[in-house]
Amino acid sequence: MKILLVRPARIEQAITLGEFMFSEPIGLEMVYAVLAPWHRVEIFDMMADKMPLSVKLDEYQPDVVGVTSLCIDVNAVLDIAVQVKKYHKQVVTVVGGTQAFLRPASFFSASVDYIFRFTTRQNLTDFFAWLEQYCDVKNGGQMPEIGGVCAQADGFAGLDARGRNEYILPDRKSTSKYRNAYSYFGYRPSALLGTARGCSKKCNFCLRWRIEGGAEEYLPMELVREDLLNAPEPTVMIYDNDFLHHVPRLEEFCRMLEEAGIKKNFICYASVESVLAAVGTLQRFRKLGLQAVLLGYETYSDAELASYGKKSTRKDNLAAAAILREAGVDVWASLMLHPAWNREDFKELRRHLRQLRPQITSMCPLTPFPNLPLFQQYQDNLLVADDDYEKWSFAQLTIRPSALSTRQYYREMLITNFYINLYMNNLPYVIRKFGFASVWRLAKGSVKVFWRYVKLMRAS
Ligand code: B12
Ligand code: SF4
Repeated sequence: MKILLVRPARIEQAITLGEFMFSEPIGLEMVYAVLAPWHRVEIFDMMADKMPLSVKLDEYQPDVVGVTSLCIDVNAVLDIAVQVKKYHKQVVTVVGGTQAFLRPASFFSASVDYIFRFTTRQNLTDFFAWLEQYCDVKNGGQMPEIGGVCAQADGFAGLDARGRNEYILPDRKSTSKYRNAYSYFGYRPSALLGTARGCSKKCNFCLRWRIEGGAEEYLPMELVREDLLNAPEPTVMIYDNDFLHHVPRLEEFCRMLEEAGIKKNFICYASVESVLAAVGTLQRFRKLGLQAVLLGYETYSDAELASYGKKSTRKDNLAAAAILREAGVDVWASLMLHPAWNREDFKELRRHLRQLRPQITSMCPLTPFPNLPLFQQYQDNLLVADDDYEKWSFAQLTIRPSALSTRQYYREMLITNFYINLYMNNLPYVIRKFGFASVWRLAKGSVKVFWRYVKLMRAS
């Protein structure tokens, strides 16, 4: 059976941090790893590939097209499914990925044949083995019960909501022809790698622990080592939710790097609390390649930190910044803008940023995704409908501000964005670290972000 695995093309709304960033479609690489021994499989990454889908379909002539999804991609995924059915209505369309897990109903459509709410080796193997038989007879057939998979033919009934995505060793060769395009901010090429799933911090605005579970689950270090050795890139973004959270595990990771003689640049996500706890191991990890930490400072306000369920305080933010500075590790700060903010709050945020001195800063308005309790709290004050998918990108307001008009709020966002990009540090840092080519890419992205805010401001 010929299977084409597709990642939808980029959409403008996904530009943050001054550029459009995309890494390898690691979920599709996992699906590929399971299916490739049995079927002919290819990944078609529309973020990196300029070939139109119609040409690809003519060239490859797939029996099945599987598409991955985020919330912002819903329209693009549905459009792909429609194009596939127009190409040939016998081609089977399957949707999986984050959005299929969080909200499978967004794909209940006449062009989508099957939805994988969650994905495991078992359900992939069972489903495609059954489908192969079915494709051979070309005359339909009742899908047996396969956990996590639902069929349009059954009205998408019986969705199993209990399972979770399984970590599968990705086949990184499956994206060889695209790998030079995969970046993490200025680091290009760069690979994506997981060493654990879940997050026990369970911050209340966060989707991530809801996708992966409320406790850390470590992958065997042997598997992590194998995965790292399979990644040819000099830079690896570790996408664990809070990579520094457990010092013994971090030390085990460092030991593995030392023993295997692995030398790479590492970037990871971390919480302020973990940085404070990992202070003793940071130097060691720095020597082994840690370059930058994406740190969730979130806000300047202790009351807001507490309301988000964060254990850290503004003082802790400053302490973590000092620790990382001392260790020579860059900080890429992540901030969340509260809808109740007035001008003074934005000023205070800028003041706090001046003290924190992160190398890079990204900010997004508090976004109450429909799966979060926050959604109920704000549902009478939403600016966008829950199925206006492209707007749920973290890059625009979804909650109506309460102390400023929407226009004034965007104006404050623009000022803060200017402040970060022009005044704080971005430019010299980026030039020094990544060279002029990256500055050019980032500058183009920043202009786009600027105009998007201006447009949003004018429209409000
Ligand atoms: C790493 C990461 C990034 C990285 C890299 C992403 C990339 N590859 O380009 C960067 C920083 C670039 C990024 C960007 C964005 N991200 Co992001 N990201 C993540 C993160 C931390 C991990 C995602 C991941 O790779 N998971 C591991 C893989 C293996 O999981 P998976 O894709 O679900 O695959 C599994 C199954 O779903 C299945 N599967 C996947 N596809 C398919 C297809 C078929 C046919 C089948 C059968 C199965 C299947 O296979 C896997 C089996 O385990 C998640 C948070 C999280 N913990 O999930 C957020 C997350 C997915 N991102 C999110 C968002 C919003 C974005 C942005 C839009 C933000 C922005 N405005 O810039 C952009 C989108 C740009 C883009 N590239 O698409 C949201 C999505 C919310 C939603 N409801 O969809 C999340 C959940 C984080 C959050 N803030 O809540 N992201
Ligand atoms: S520490 Fe980060 S990943 Fe974990 S729950 Fe909080 S915001 Fe989410």
